[in-house]
Amino acid sequence: MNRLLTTGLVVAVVALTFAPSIRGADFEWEFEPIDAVEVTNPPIPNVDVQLMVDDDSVEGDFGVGGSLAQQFLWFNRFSPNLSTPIRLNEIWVLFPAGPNMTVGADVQLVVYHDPDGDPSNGADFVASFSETIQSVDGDTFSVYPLANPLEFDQAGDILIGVVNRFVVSGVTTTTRPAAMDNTASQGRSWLAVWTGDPADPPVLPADSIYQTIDGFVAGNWMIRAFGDQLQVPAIPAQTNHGLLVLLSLLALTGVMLIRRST
Ligand SMILES: [Ca+2]
Ligand SMILES: [Ca+2]
Repeated sequence: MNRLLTTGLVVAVVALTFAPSIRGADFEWEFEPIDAVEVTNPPIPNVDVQLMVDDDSVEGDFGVGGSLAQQFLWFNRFSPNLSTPIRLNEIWVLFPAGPNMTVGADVQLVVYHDPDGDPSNGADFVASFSETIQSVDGDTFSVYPLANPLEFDQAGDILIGVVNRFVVSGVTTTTRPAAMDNTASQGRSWLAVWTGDPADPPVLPADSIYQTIDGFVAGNWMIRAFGDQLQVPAIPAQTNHGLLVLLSLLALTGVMLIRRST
């Protein structure tokens, strides 16, 4: 195969892979591939509950190209084992380097519980947190300890996402705030866009664009959460002494009832 044909095929494959196909898109959605970066800072904590869908390496940035950026929500759908309650203590987000990405910029973290595990028909809002970007070096997660840890004790999925509140929709120029792992999509990373800015808090489903990001480019958002499995309170064991007292009381009551009835 000659070099020209090979190059043509590669270009075609890249074009197909990254061809925008987001329904209802009024914006120039943009994916910027980068050389894969291993993201190991900070190290993953050794805790019971580790919610993550990425593979530690980031391969691209997603956002709005062209001259008019837009606020939107990008979230991951997690399915932890909720047969025993869990408590989320931290949310992590990797923000890429790139145009208009600055430390200190406002972002909003949003958490939902989805009893039926299907984000397409909506989910129950749980909490939101106003935060700022901590790092844009591309290989350090911004780490957000939750002032009020979130407890989940009902079956279902947990959705955790970010809104780029620092963007003035229609004014801010090109911004790609969502870092992606593109190695192997888990099919759990969603894009939610409203006709205006997302409400505070954003209510799902979104009314403009609402789908997994795989229709545009297959991958996983670099959003994680960590926490603990909560122990179900144990029923106090009855001591032998307690049982003896209980049996004695029952026997005494029985004797009194028999005497009263004769
Ligand atoms: Ca990767
Ligand atoms: Ca649902």
